[in-house]
Amino acid sequence: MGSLFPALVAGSDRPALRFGERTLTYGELRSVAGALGERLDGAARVAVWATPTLETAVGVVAALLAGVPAVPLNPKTGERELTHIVTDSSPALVLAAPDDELPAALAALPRVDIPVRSPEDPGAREAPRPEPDPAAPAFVVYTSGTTGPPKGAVLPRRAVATTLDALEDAWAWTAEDVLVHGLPLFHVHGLILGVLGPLRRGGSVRHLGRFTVEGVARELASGGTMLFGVPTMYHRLAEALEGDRELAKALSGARLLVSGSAALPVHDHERITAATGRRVIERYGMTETLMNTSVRADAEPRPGSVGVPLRGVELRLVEEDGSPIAAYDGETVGEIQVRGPNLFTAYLNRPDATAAAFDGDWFRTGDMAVRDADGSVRIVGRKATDLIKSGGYKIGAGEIENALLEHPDVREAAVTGEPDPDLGERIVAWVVPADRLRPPGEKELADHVAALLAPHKRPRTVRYLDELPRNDMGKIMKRSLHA
Ligand code: MCA
Ligand code: AMP
Repeated sequence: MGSLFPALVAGSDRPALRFGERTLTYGELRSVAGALGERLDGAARVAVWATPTLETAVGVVAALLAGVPAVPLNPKTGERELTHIVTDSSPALVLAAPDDELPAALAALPRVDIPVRSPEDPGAREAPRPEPDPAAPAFVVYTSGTTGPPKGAVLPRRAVATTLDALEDAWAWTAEDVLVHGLPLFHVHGLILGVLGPLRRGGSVRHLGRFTVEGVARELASGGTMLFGVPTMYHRLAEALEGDRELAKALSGARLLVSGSAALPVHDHERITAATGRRVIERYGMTETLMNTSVRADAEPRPGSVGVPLRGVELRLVEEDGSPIAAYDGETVGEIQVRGPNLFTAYLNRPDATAAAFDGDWFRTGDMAVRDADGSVRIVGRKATDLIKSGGYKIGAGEIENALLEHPDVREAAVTGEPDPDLGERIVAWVVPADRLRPPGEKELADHVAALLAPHKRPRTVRYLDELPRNDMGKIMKRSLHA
Protein backbone atom coordinates (compact mmCIF):
# COMPACT_ATOMS: atom_id res chain seq x y z
CA MET A 1 0.00 0.00 0.00
CA GLY A 2 2.98 2.34 0.54
CA SER A 3 2.87 5.23 2.92
CA LEU A 4 -0.40 6.73 4.16
CA PHE A 5 1.11 10.20 3.77
CA PRO A 6 3.74 10.34 1.02
CA ALA A 7 4.00 14.14 1.24
CA LEU A 8 4.80 13.84 4.92
CA VAL A 9 7.57 11.35 4.30
CA ALA A 10 9.05 13.74 1.75
CA GLY A 11 8.62 16.78 4.02
CA SER A 12 8.55 20.29 2.54
CA ASP A 13 7.91 23.92 3.36
CA ARG A 14 4.37 23.71 2.04
CA PRO A 15 1.65 24.34 4.63
CA ALA A 16 -0.05 21.15 5.81
CA LEU A 17 -2.26 22.19 8.74
CA ARG A 18 -3.58 25.59 9.72
CA PHE A 19 -5.73 26.17 12.78
CA GLY A 20 -6.34 29.88 13.30
CA GLU A 21 -2.97 31.58 13.45
CA ARG A 22 -1.00 28.37 13.88
CA THR A 23 0.43 26.56 10.87
CA LEU A 24 2.61 23.49 10.43
CA THR A 25 4.42 22.77 7.19
CA TYR A 26 4.93 19.21 5.98
CA GLY A 27 8.49 19.32 7.26
CA GLU A 28 7.43 20.57 10.68
CA LEU A 29 4.58 18.08 10.94
CA ARG A 30 6.89 15.22 10.02
CA SER A 31 9.31 16.26 12.69
CA VAL A 32 6.87 16.89 15.52
CA ALA A 33 4.55 13.95 14.82
CA GLY A 34 7.48 11.62 14.17
CA ALA A 35 9.04 12.47 17.53
CA LEU A 36 5.74 12.06 19.36
CA GLY A 37 5.10 8.79 17.52
CA GLU A 38 8.31 7.37 18.94
CA ARG A 39 6.93 7.89 22.44
CA LEU A 40 3.89 5.77 21.57
CA ASP A 41 5.91 2.77 20.47
CA GLY A 42 4.45 -0.52 21.57
CA ALA A 43 1.09 0.89 22.74
CA ALA A 44 -1.80 -1.31 21.63
CA ARG A 45 -4.08 1.72 21.28
CA VAL A 46 -4.08 5.38 22.30
CA ALA A 47 -6.93 7.76 23.02
CA VAL A 48 -6.82 11.28 21.60
CA TRP A 49 -8.65 14.11 23.39
CA ALA A 50 -10.03 15.39 20.12
CA THR A 51 -10.57 19.12 20.60
CA PRO A 52 -10.85 21.06 17.33
CA THR A 53 -7.19 22.07 17.47
CA LEU A 54 -3.81 21.62 15.84
CA GLU A 55 -2.83 19.32 18.72
CA THR A 56 -5.50 16.78 17.77
CA ALA A 57 -4.27 16.65 14.19
CA VAL A 58 -0.67 16.21 15.35
CA GLY A 59 -1.64 13.53 17.88
CA VAL A 60 -3.55 11.51 15.31
CA VAL A 61 -0.81 11.76 12.70
CA ALA A 62 1.74 10.71 15.34
CA ALA A 63 -0.30 7.62 16.18
CA LEU A 64 -0.67 6.73 12.50
CA LEU A 65 3.07 7.18 11.87
CA ALA A 66 3.76 4.94 14.86
CA GLY A 67 1.28 2.33 13.64
CA VAL A 68 -0.74 2.67 16.86
CA PRO A 69 -4.54 2.77 16.47
CA ALA A 70 -6.12 6.00 17.69
CA VAL A 71 -9.42 6.36 19.54
CA PRO A 72 -10.66 9.92 19.08
CA LEU A 73 -12.66 11.15 22.08
CA ASN A 74 -15.29 13.86 21.88
CA PRO A 75 -14.19 16.27 24.65
CA LYS A 76 -17.83 17.06 25.41
CA THR A 77 -18.72 13.43 26.06
CA GLY A 78 -20.53 12.94 29.35
CA GLU A 79 -19.32 10.82 32.18
CA ARG A 80 -21.26 7.65 31.41
CA GLU A 81 -20.41 7.52 27.75
CA LEU A 82 -16.74 8.38 28.28
CA THR A 83 -16.37 5.66 30.91
CA HIS A 84 -17.90 3.18 28.49
CA ILE A 85 -15.55 4.19 25.67
CA VAL A 86 -12.36 4.00 27.73
CA THR A 87 -13.39 0.73 29.35
CA ASP A 88 -14.28 -0.79 26.00
CA SER A 89 -11.24 0.45 24.06
CA SER A 90 -8.69 0.24 26.93
CA PRO A 91 -6.19 2.73 25.54
CA ALA A 92 -2.64 2.58 26.92
CA LEU A 93 -2.58 6.35 27.34
CA VAL A 94 -4.35 9.53 26.37
CA LEU A 95 -2.88 12.20 24.13
CA ALA A 96 -4.02 15.74 24.95
CA ALA A 97 -2.98 19.34 24.41
CA PRO A 98 -0.82 20.59 27.29
CA ASP A 99 -3.51 23.00 28.51
CA ASP A 100 -6.42 20.57 28.41
CA GLU A 101 -8.05 19.54 31.63
CA LEU A 102 -9.12 15.93 31.50
CA PRO A 103 -12.20 14.58 33.30
CA ALA A 104 -12.21 12.05 36.12
CA ALA A 105 -13.17 9.23 33.72
CA LEU A 106 -9.66 9.49 32.25
CA ALA A 107 -7.81 9.91 35.55
CA ALA A 108 -6.43 6.36 35.55
CA LEU A 109 -4.80 6.75 32.12
CA PRO A 110 -1.24 7.94 31.66
CA ARG A 111 -1.26 11.26 29.83
CA VAL A 112 1.10 12.39 27.11
CA ASP A 113 1.05 16.04 26.09
CA ILE A 114 0.95 16.75 22.38
CA PRO A 115 3.63 19.19 21.32
CA VAL A 116 3.14 21.25 18.18
CA ARG A 117 6.74 22.43 17.95
CA SER A 118 9.72 20.17 17.70
CA PRO A 119 13.10 21.21 19.10
CA GLU A 120 14.82 19.43 16.25
CA ASP A 121 15.66 20.68 12.81
CA PRO A 122 12.73 19.54 10.64
CA GLY A 123 15.11 18.39 7.91
CA ALA A 124 17.32 16.36 10.20
CA ARG A 125 15.17 13.31 10.91
CA GLU A 126 16.09 10.01 9.36
CA ALA A 127 13.74 7.98 7.23
CA PRO A 128 10.48 7.07 8.98
CA ARG A 129 9.87 3.54 10.17
CA PRO A 130 8.19 1.00 7.84
CA GLU A 131 4.41 1.31 7.57
CA PRO A 132 2.28 -1.37 9.21
CA ASP A 133 0.20 -3.81 7.21
CA PRO A 134 -2.79 -2.25 5.36
CA ALA A 135 -5.08 -4.56 7.33
CA ALA A 136 -3.78 -3.17 10.64
CA PRO A 137 -6.22 -0.95 12.52
CA ALA A 138 -5.81 2.81 12.15
CA PHE A 139 -8.75 3.98 14.27
CA VAL A 140 -11.50 2.92 16.59
CA VAL A 141 -14.38 5.37 16.07
CA TYR A 142 -17.43 5.18 18.31
CA THR A 143 -20.85 5.30 16.70
CA SER A 144 -24.39 5.01 18.04
CA GLY A 145 -26.73 2.11 17.44
CA THR A 146 -30.46 2.07 18.06
CA THR A 147 -30.04 0.77 21.60
CA GLY A 148 -27.25 0.41 24.13
CA PRO A 149 -23.99 2.32 24.36
CA PRO A 150 -21.98 3.33 21.25
CA LYS A 151 -19.93 0.68 19.46
CA GLY A 152 -16.31 1.12 18.39
CA ALA A 153 -15.86 0.64 14.64
CA VAL A 154 -12.36 -0.68 13.92
CA LEU A 155 -11.11 1.01 10.74
CA PRO A 156 -8.10 -0.50 9.00
CA ARG A 157 -5.40 1.62 7.35
CA ARG A 158 -6.42 0.31 3.94
CA ALA A 159 -9.94 1.74 4.39
CA VAL A 160 -8.51 5.20 5.10
CA ALA A 161 -6.18 5.04 2.09
CA THR A 162 -8.73 3.67 -0.36
CA THR A 163 -11.53 6.03 0.62
CA LEU A 164 -9.27 9.09 0.34
CA ASP A 165 -7.89 7.95 -3.02
CA ALA A 166 -11.38 7.26 -4.34
CA LEU A 167 -12.29 10.84 -3.41
CA GLU A 168 -9.20 12.08 -5.24
CA ASP A 169 -10.62 10.37 -8.31
CA ALA A 170 -14.21 11.58 -7.81
CA TRP A 171 -13.34 15.18 -6.93
CA ALA A 172 -10.08 15.71 -8.85
CA TRP A 173 -8.65 16.49 -5.40
CA THR A 174 -5.00 17.61 -5.64
CA ALA A 175 -2.07 19.01 -3.68
CA GLU A 176 -3.18 22.45 -4.84
CA ASP A 177 -6.45 22.21 -2.92
CA VAL A 178 -6.90 24.13 0.32
CA LEU A 179 -9.74 22.62 2.31
CA VAL A 180 -11.79 24.77 4.68
CA HIS A 181 -14.00 23.37 7.42
CA GLY A 182 -15.13 23.66 11.03
CA LEU A 183 -16.19 20.07 11.66
CA PRO A 184 -15.49 18.24 14.92
CA LEU A 185 -12.38 16.05 14.88
CA PHE A 186 -13.73 12.93 16.61
CA HIS A 187 -15.71 11.59 13.65
CA VAL A 188 -14.91 10.33 10.19
CA HIS A 189 -16.12 13.45 8.40
CA GLY A 190 -13.98 16.07 10.13
CA LEU A 191 -10.98 13.91 11.02
CA ILE A 192 -10.46 11.32 8.29
CA LEU A 193 -11.84 13.26 5.32
CA GLY A 194 -11.19 16.73 6.65
CA VAL A 195 -7.67 16.38 8.09
CA LEU A 196 -6.17 13.20 6.69
CA GLY A 197 -7.68 13.84 3.24
CA PRO A 198 -5.61 16.96 2.55
CA LEU A 199 -2.51 15.35 4.10
CA ARG A 200 -2.76 12.31 1.83
CA ARG A 201 -2.99 14.61 -1.19
CA GLY A 202 -0.11 16.82 -0.08
CA GLY A 203 -2.51 19.77 0.09
CA SER A 204 -3.59 21.73 3.12
CA VAL A 205 -6.46 22.20 5.51
CA ARG A 206 -7.56 25.35 7.28
CA HIS A 207 -9.69 24.46 10.25
CA LEU A 208 -11.96 27.13 11.64
CA GLY A 209 -11.79 25.94 15.25
CA ARG A 210 -15.56 26.06 15.19
CA PHE A 211 -17.95 26.52 12.32
CA THR A 212 -19.05 30.08 11.67
CA VAL A 213 -20.44 31.63 8.52
CA GLU A 214 -17.85 34.43 8.82
CA GLY A 215 -14.99 31.95 9.09
CA VAL A 216 -16.10 30.15 5.95
CA ALA A 217 -16.40 33.44 4.05
CA ARG A 218 -13.00 34.64 5.22
CA GLU A 219 -11.10 31.47 4.35
CA LEU A 220 -12.76 30.86 1.00
CA ALA A 221 -12.10 34.47 0.04
CA SER A 222 -8.39 34.09 0.85
CA GLY A 223 -7.26 30.96 -0.92
CA GLY A 224 -9.57 28.15 0.24
CA THR A 225 -10.64 25.96 -2.69
CA MET A 226 -12.93 23.37 -1.07
CA LEU A 227 -15.51 23.41 1.71
CA PHE A 228 -16.74 20.41 3.71
CA GLY A 229 -19.79 20.62 5.94
CA VAL A 230 -22.84 18.89 7.31
CA PRO A 231 -26.26 20.04 6.03
CA THR A 232 -26.83 22.18 9.15
CA MET A 233 -23.78 24.22 8.18
CA TYR A 234 -24.99 24.63 4.58
CA HIS A 235 -28.42 25.56 5.92
CA ARG A 236 -26.83 28.32 8.00
CA LEU A 237 -24.85 29.47 4.96
CA ALA A 238 -28.04 29.49 2.89
CA GLU A 239 -29.77 31.61 5.53
CA ALA A 240 -26.85 34.04 5.70
CA LEU A 241 -26.55 34.31 1.92
CA GLU A 242 -29.68 36.40 1.72
CA GLY A 243 -28.16 39.86 1.66
CA ASP A 244 -24.50 38.91 2.16
CA ARG A 245 -22.69 39.57 -1.13
CA GLU A 246 -19.23 38.91 0.28
CA LEU A 247 -20.30 35.44 1.38
CA ALA A 248 -21.88 34.78 -2.03
CA LYS A 249 -18.65 35.84 -3.72
CA ALA A 250 -16.53 33.65 -1.44
CA LEU A 251 -18.69 30.57 -2.05
CA SER A 252 -18.86 31.12 -5.79
CA GLY A 253 -15.07 31.25 -5.92
CA ALA A 254 -14.62 27.82 -4.36
CA ARG A 255 -13.74 24.88 -6.59
CA LEU A 256 -15.93 22.43 -4.68
CA LEU A 257 -18.64 22.67 -2.01
CA VAL A 258 -19.24 19.25 -0.47
CA SER A 259 -22.01 18.25 1.94
CA GLY A 260 -22.36 14.97 3.80
CA SER A 261 -23.33 13.11 7.00
CA ALA A 262 -27.04 13.65 6.33
CA ALA A 263 -29.27 14.70 3.47
CA LEU A 264 -29.07 18.31 2.32
CA PRO A 265 -32.63 19.49 1.70
CA VAL A 266 -33.44 20.54 -1.85
CA HIS A 267 -34.54 23.98 -0.61
CA ASP A 268 -31.05 24.70 0.76
CA HIS A 269 -29.41 23.36 -2.42
CA GLU A 270 -31.56 25.74 -4.43
CA ARG A 271 -30.99 28.78 -2.25
CA ILE A 272 -27.21 28.33 -2.39
CA THR A 273 -27.24 27.85 -6.16
CA ALA A 274 -29.49 30.87 -6.67
CA ALA A 275 -27.19 33.11 -4.61
CA THR A 276 -23.80 31.81 -5.77
CA GLY A 277 -24.30 30.09 -9.11
CA ARG A 278 -22.60 27.05 -7.53
CA ARG A 279 -23.98 23.64 -6.79
CA VAL A 280 -23.23 21.77 -3.60
CA ILE A 281 -22.28 18.17 -4.24
CA GLU A 282 -23.26 15.42 -1.83
CA ARG A 283 -21.36 12.33 -0.87
CA TYR A 284 -22.72 9.46 1.20
CA GLY A 285 -20.75 7.68 3.88
CA MET A 286 -20.89 6.01 7.22
CA THR A 287 -18.48 5.47 10.10
CA GLU A 288 -18.35 1.73 9.31
CA THR A 289 -17.85 2.13 5.56
CA LEU A 290 -16.12 5.48 5.17
CA MET A 291 -17.28 6.88 1.82
CA ASN A 292 -19.58 4.90 -0.45
CA THR A 293 -20.85 7.22 -3.15
CA SER A 294 -20.40 10.75 -4.38
CA VAL A 295 -21.54 13.09 -7.05
CA ARG A 296 -18.43 13.43 -9.18
CA ALA A 297 -16.86 16.85 -9.64
CA ASP A 298 -17.22 16.50 -13.41
CA ALA A 299 -20.88 15.39 -13.31
CA GLU A 300 -23.99 17.53 -13.38
CA PRO A 301 -25.13 17.50 -9.74
CA ARG A 302 -28.80 16.92 -9.01
CA PRO A 303 -30.20 17.95 -5.63
CA GLY A 304 -31.26 14.83 -3.78
CA SER A 305 -28.67 12.56 -5.39
CA VAL A 306 -25.64 11.23 -3.53
CA GLY A 307 -24.04 10.25 -6.83
CA VAL A 308 -22.47 7.03 -7.95
CA PRO A 309 -20.46 4.35 -6.10
CA LEU A 310 -16.86 5.40 -5.53
CA ARG A 311 -14.00 3.54 -7.15
CA GLY A 312 -13.59 0.17 -5.46
CA VAL A 313 -17.00 0.23 -3.73
CA GLU A 314 -19.60 -2.34 -4.73
CA LEU A 315 -23.14 -1.25 -3.93
CA ARG A 316 -26.41 -3.13 -4.19
CA LEU A 317 -29.99 -2.59 -3.13
CA VAL A 318 -31.83 -5.48 -1.51
CA GLU A 319 -35.44 -6.32 -0.77
CA GLU A 320 -36.72 -6.95 2.74
CA ASP A 321 -35.95 -10.67 2.26
CA GLY A 322 -32.35 -9.93 1.22
CA SER A 323 -32.78 -10.59 -2.50
CA PRO A 324 -30.91 -8.12 -4.71
CA ILE A 325 -32.87 -5.60 -6.75
CA ALA A 326 -31.87 -5.49 -10.41
CA ALA A 327 -33.82 -2.36 -11.35
CA TYR A 328 -32.25 1.02 -12.04
CA ASP A 329 -35.62 2.70 -12.36
CA GLY A 330 -35.57 5.53 -9.84
CA GLU A 331 -38.53 3.87 -8.10
CA THR A 332 -37.76 0.54 -6.51
CA VAL A 333 -36.69 1.12 -2.92
CA GLY A 334 -34.25 -1.23 -1.21
CA GLU A 335 -31.70 -1.24 1.58
CA ILE A 336 -28.20 -0.20 0.54
CA GLN A 337 -25.55 -2.87 1.07
CA VAL A 338 -21.90 -2.25 0.29
CA ARG A 339 -18.64 -4.15 0.14
CA GLY A 340 -15.08 -3.19 -0.66
CA PRO A 341 -11.75 -2.17 0.86
CA ASN A 342 -13.37 0.90 2.43
CA LEU A 343 -15.13 -1.16 5.12
CA PHE A 344 -14.39 -1.45 8.84
CA THR A 345 -13.29 -4.86 10.08
CA ALA A 346 -15.39 -5.23 13.26
CA TYR A 347 -17.09 -3.55 16.16
CA LEU A 348 -14.57 -3.76 18.98
CA ASN A 349 -15.45 -6.52 21.48
CA ARG A 350 -18.81 -7.04 19.77
CA PRO A 351 -18.71 -10.16 17.55
CA ASP A 352 -22.51 -10.40 17.87
CA ALA A 353 -23.07 -6.90 16.51
CA THR A 354 -20.42 -7.39 13.83
CA ALA A 355 -22.06 -10.58 12.60
CA ALA A 356 -25.50 -8.96 12.58
CA ALA A 357 -24.22 -6.04 10.50
CA PHE A 358 -23.21 -8.25 7.57
CA ASP A 359 -25.02 -10.33 4.99
CA GLY A 360 -22.08 -12.51 3.90
CA ASP A 361 -19.42 -9.97 3.01
CA TRP A 362 -22.01 -7.26 2.29
CA PHE A 363 -22.43 -4.62 5.00
CA ARG A 364 -26.03 -3.68 5.72
CA THR A 365 -26.15 0.13 5.94
CA GLY A 366 -29.78 0.41 7.07
CA ASP A 367 -30.21 3.24 4.54
CA MET A 368 -33.07 2.92 2.04
CA ALA A 369 -32.56 4.16 -1.50
CA VAL A 370 -33.47 4.01 -5.16
CA ARG A 371 -31.10 3.91 -8.14
CA ASP A 372 -31.50 5.93 -11.29
CA ALA A 373 -30.74 4.69 -14.79
CA ASP A 374 -27.24 6.25 -14.69
CA GLY A 375 -26.39 4.30 -11.52
CA SER A 376 -26.71 7.27 -9.19
CA VAL A 377 -28.24 6.72 -5.79
CA ARG A 378 -30.97 8.66 -4.03
CA ILE A 379 -31.43 8.00 -0.32
CA VAL A 380 -35.08 8.01 0.64
CA GLY A 381 -35.01 7.03 4.30
CA ARG A 382 -33.68 4.77 6.98
CA LYS A 383 -34.71 1.32 8.10
CA ALA A 384 -34.54 2.03 11.83
CA THR A 385 -36.85 4.73 13.12
CA ASP A 386 -34.85 4.61 16.34
CA LEU A 387 -31.81 6.26 14.74
CA ILE A 388 -31.88 10.03 14.65
CA LYS A 389 -29.57 12.27 12.59
CA SER A 390 -29.33 15.66 14.24
CA GLY A 391 -26.80 18.24 13.06
CA GLY A 392 -25.11 15.38 11.17
CA TYR A 393 -24.61 13.35 14.35
CA LYS A 394 -26.08 9.85 14.53
CA ILE A 395 -27.93 9.34 17.79
CA GLY A 396 -29.73 6.22 19.03
CA ALA A 397 -33.13 6.77 20.63
CA GLY A 398 -32.49 3.89 23.03
CA GLU A 399 -29.42 5.38 24.68
CA ILE A 400 -31.30 8.62 25.40
CA GLU A 401 -34.32 6.73 26.72
CA ASN A 402 -32.05 4.83 29.11
CA ALA A 403 -30.46 8.07 30.29
CA LEU A 404 -33.87 9.70 30.83
CA LEU A 405 -35.12 6.69 32.78
CA GLU A 406 -32.25 7.17 35.21
CA HIS A 407 -33.64 10.55 36.18
CA PRO A 408 -35.53 10.18 39.47
CA ASP A 409 -38.49 12.27 38.26
CA VAL A 410 -39.03 10.22 35.08
CA ARG A 411 -41.27 7.16 35.15
CA GLU A 412 -41.41 6.36 31.44
CA ALA A 413 -39.68 7.81 28.42
CA ALA A 414 -39.66 7.47 24.65
CA VAL A 415 -37.46 9.37 22.21
CA THR A 416 -38.20 10.23 18.60
CA GLY A 417 -36.80 12.48 15.88
CA GLU A 418 -38.83 15.32 14.42
CA PRO A 419 -38.05 17.29 11.25
CA ASP A 420 -36.07 20.45 12.00
CA PRO A 421 -35.08 23.04 9.40
CA ASP A 422 -31.65 23.64 10.97
CA LEU A 423 -30.66 20.27 12.45
CA GLY A 424 -32.41 18.02 9.96
CA GLU A 425 -33.99 16.20 12.86
CA ARG A 426 -34.34 17.32 16.44
CA ILE A 427 -34.55 15.01 19.42
CA VAL A 428 -37.94 14.93 21.11
CA ALA A 429 -38.39 13.28 24.51
CA TRP A 430 -41.84 12.00 25.48
CA VAL A 431 -41.88 11.74 29.23
CA VAL A 432 -44.27 10.35 31.82
CA PRO A 433 -43.25 12.11 35.04
CA ALA A 434 -43.01 10.15 38.29
CA ASP A 435 -45.22 12.83 39.82
CA ARG A 436 -47.73 14.35 37.42
CA LEU A 437 -47.97 17.51 39.43
CA ARG A 438 -44.23 18.07 39.54
CA PRO A 439 -42.73 17.09 36.18
CA PRO A 440 -38.97 17.58 35.70
CA GLY A 441 -38.20 20.73 33.68
CA GLU A 442 -37.13 20.67 30.06
CA LYS A 443 -33.70 22.13 30.78
CA GLU A 444 -33.21 19.79 33.70
CA LEU A 445 -33.71 16.79 31.41
CA ALA A 446 -31.55 18.23 28.63
CA ASP A 447 -28.71 18.88 31.10
CA HIS A 448 -29.11 15.41 32.56
CA VAL A 449 -28.68 13.77 29.13
CA ALA A 450 -25.84 16.12 28.16
CA ALA A 451 -23.94 15.31 31.36
CA LEU A 452 -24.34 11.52 31.03
CA LEU A 453 -23.99 11.13 27.25
CA ALA A 454 -23.10 14.22 25.22
CA PRO A 455 -24.59 17.69 24.60
CA HIS A 456 -25.58 16.86 21.02
CA LYS A 457 -27.72 14.00 22.37
CA ARG A 458 -29.79 16.25 24.62
CA PRO A 459 -33.52 16.50 23.84
CA ARG A 460 -34.42 19.83 22.27
CA THR A 461 -38.13 19.41 23.07
CA VAL A 462 -39.83 17.58 25.94
CA ARG A 463 -43.49 16.59 25.79
CA TYR A 464 -45.26 15.36 28.91
CA LEU A 465 -47.83 12.57 28.83
CA ASP A 466 -49.87 10.67 31.39
CA GLU A 467 -48.92 7.42 29.74
CA LEU A 468 -47.11 6.19 26.65
CA PRO A 469 -49.18 4.56 23.91
CA ARG A 470 -48.46 0.81 23.94
CA ASN A 471 -49.70 -2.10 21.87
CA ASP A 472 -51.04 -5.38 23.27
CA MET A 473 -47.51 -6.66 23.65
CA GLY A 474 -46.62 -3.64 25.79
CA LYS A 475 -44.35 -2.18 23.12
CA ILE A 476 -44.35 1.59 22.83
CA MET A 477 -46.05 2.68 19.60
CA LYS A 478 -43.78 5.56 18.63
CA ARG A 479 -45.58 6.31 15.39
CA SER A 480 -48.74 7.22 17.26
CA LEU A 481 -46.87 9.67 19.51
CA HIS A 482 -46.67 12.35 16.85
CA ALA A 483 -50.29 11.79 15.89
C1 MCA B 1 -25.94 23.48 24.80
N1 MCA B 1 -24.67 23.17 25.01
C2 MCA B 1 -24.62 22.40 26.10
C3 MCA B 1 -25.95 22.23 26.56
N2 MCA B 1 -26.73 22.91 25.74
N3 MCA B 1 -23.61 21.85 26.75
C4 MCA B 1 -23.87 21.12 27.85
N4 MCA B 1 -25.12 20.92 28.33
C5 MCA B 1 -26.19 21.46 27.73
N5 MCA B 1 -27.40 21.25 28.22
C6 MCA B 1 -23.52 23.65 24.19
C7 MCA B 1 -23.08 22.74 23.08
O1 MCA B 1 -22.15 21.78 23.49
C8 MCA B 1 -22.44 23.73 22.11
O2 MCA B 1 -21.19 24.15 22.57
C9 MCA B 1 -23.34 24.91 22.22
O3 MCA B 1 -23.93 24.81 23.51
C10 MCA B 1 -24.40 24.91 21.14
O4 MCA B 1 -24.96 23.63 21.12
P1 MCA B 1 -25.74 23.02 19.89
O5 MCA B 1 -26.94 23.86 19.70
O6 MCA B 1 -25.93 21.58 20.07
O7 MCA B 1 -24.71 23.18 18.74
P2 MCA B 1 -24.97 23.77 17.37
O8 MCA B 1 -24.29 25.07 17.25
O9 MCA B 1 -26.40 23.71 17.03
O10 MCA B 1 -24.22 22.71 16.46
C11 MCA B 1 -24.50 22.61 15.10
C12 MCA B 1 -23.32 22.00 14.39
C13 MCA B 1 -22.98 20.68 15.06
C14 MCA B 1 -22.13 22.98 14.48
C15 MCA B 1 -23.69 21.81 12.95
O11 MCA B 1 -24.14 19.92 15.11
C16 MCA B 1 -21.86 19.93 14.39
O12 MCA B 1 -20.70 20.30 14.51
N6 MCA B 1 -22.18 18.85 13.66
C17 MCA B 1 -21.21 18.03 12.96
C18 MCA B 1 -21.52 16.59 13.14
C19 MCA B 1 -20.52 15.70 12.42
O13 MCA B 1 -19.37 16.06 12.20
N7 MCA B 1 -20.97 14.51 12.04
C20 MCA B 1 -20.10 13.59 11.37
C21 MCA B 1 -20.51 12.21 11.77
P3 MCA B 1 -20.06 24.65 21.58
O14 MCA B 1 -20.70 25.70 20.73
O15 MCA B 1 -18.98 25.15 22.47
O16 MCA B 1 -19.70 23.44 20.79
S1 MCA B 1 -21.16 11.31 10.37
C22 MCA B 1 -19.80 10.72 9.61
O17 MCA B 1 -18.67 10.99 9.99
C23 MCA B 1 -20.09 9.97 8.34
C24 MCA B 1 -18.95 9.08 7.98
C25 MCA B 1 -20.36 10.93 7.21
O18 MCA B 1 -21.04 10.55 6.24
O19 MCA B 1 -19.86 12.05 7.28
P1 AMP C 1 -22.61 7.87 10.95
O1 AMP C 1 -23.02 6.52 11.39
O2 AMP C 1 -22.66 8.91 11.99
O3 AMP C 1 -21.31 7.77 10.28
O4 AMP C 1 -23.66 8.32 9.88
C1 AMP C 1 -23.87 7.57 8.72
C2 AMP C 1 -25.23 7.83 8.19
O5 AMP C 1 -25.36 9.19 7.79
C3 AMP C 1 -25.57 7.05 6.96
O6 AMP C 1 -25.95 5.73 7.26
C4 AMP C 1 -26.69 7.88 6.35
O7 AMP C 1 -27.91 7.59 6.98
C5 AMP C 1 -26.30 9.29 6.72
N1 AMP C 1 -25.68 10.03 5.62
C6 AMP C 1 -24.37 10.28 5.39
N2 AMP C 1 -24.22 11.02 4.28
C7 AMP C 1 -25.44 11.25 3.76
C8 AMP C 1 -25.97 11.95 2.63
N3 AMP C 1 -25.17 12.63 1.79
N4 AMP C 1 -27.31 11.94 2.44
C9 AMP C 1 -28.12 11.30 3.28
N5 AMP C 1 -27.69 10.63 4.37
C10 AMP C 1 -26.38 10.60 4.62
